Amino acid sequence: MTDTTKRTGYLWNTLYGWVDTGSGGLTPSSVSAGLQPISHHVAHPDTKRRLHELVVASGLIDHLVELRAAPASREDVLRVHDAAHVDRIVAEGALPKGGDAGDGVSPFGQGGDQIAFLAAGGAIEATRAVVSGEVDRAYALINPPGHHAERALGRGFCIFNNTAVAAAYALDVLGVERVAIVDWDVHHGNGAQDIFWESSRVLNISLHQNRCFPSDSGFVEENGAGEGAGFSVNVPLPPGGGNGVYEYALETVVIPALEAYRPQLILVPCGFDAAIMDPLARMMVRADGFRRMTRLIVDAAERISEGRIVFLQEGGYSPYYVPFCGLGVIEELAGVSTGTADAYAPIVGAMGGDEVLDHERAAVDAAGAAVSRITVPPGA
Ligand code: 3YP
Ligand code: ZN
Repeated sequence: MTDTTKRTGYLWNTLYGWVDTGSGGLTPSSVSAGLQPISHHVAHPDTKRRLHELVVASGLIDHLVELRAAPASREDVLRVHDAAHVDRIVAEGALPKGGDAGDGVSPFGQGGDQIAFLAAGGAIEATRAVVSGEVDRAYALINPPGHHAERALGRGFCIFNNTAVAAAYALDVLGVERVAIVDWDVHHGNGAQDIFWESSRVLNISLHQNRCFPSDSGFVEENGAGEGAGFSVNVPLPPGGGNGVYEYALETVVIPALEAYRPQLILVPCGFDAAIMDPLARMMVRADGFRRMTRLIVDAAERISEGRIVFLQEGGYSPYYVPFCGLGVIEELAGVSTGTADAYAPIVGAMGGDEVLDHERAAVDAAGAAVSRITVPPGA
């Protein structure tokens, strides 16, 4: 172990690999619509299980502190969701064929509600372990994802907003006063934005491909309201950006925002769907880019939040590439190198995305205007 090694919590549960995403792509199979059944829904959990298995096979697991998820309680979930949503999910989970998170493209099977409670509970456990000092930082490889789930509505494969549940737990139970969310999933972090829209206790920052999903939110003008005015920050990026623009956005918007807010805990809803091989978006980040992004945000956490940072798995749909992106992030978190290189680097390494193009710089700079309005909120 080198002196850069940190006690890094890691959380996976076999049941996260049992999420039944059903048959079809974004819609169920339909003979009349010409939609053929396919065994792997785009969000089939095998992609995340493959990341877990690379963590094991690479030997990285030997350098991690394994954390164990327990289901979140109903009370934990009700801090951020309304009772009608929770009741509907539980009722549909009891049906022989399960139900849908809320938008018709997010099916779950019988018992899917139990796995959703277990994902939210995994987020809580990783957060508890970091805030208590049991570990220095943590990666929660949870599933189903959460960042699109709003107070009253599941959507975009998300049932409960795991990160929001963890943030509310940190505020209400662990005595944390300010939480920052830095969501680098390629899609907009609309769920936490909805839930914490009027709160100054959570700074919600989302980096995403402009108008990818949801296509009607995530614009720079969305900054919160009431007590929360100024505490929602959106960085919509033009398609095509890669390592370069993400690093630029972290350095010029995200980290200055964190410095202004001084969170005591940073949560990172971490998708790998901004990756160059992802089927659901058009960005070009490589595994080495995710590594670099991790380094930057972890260094910021060391300066700002006493190192308290928790990564929570969101999207990522390339079964080929997600494991290498995730390994990069978790190695960087742990300060360990297993020697398992990005096996796709020979293919994707020469495709560009390292430079920041003029229109990308302009998009990030436009989002940066929101940073000057961020302060440590009164009373915190
Ligand atoms: C949900 C329906 C269409 C796009 C899809 C996005 C899911 C995701 O990865 N969100 O972060
Ligand atoms: Zn996503």
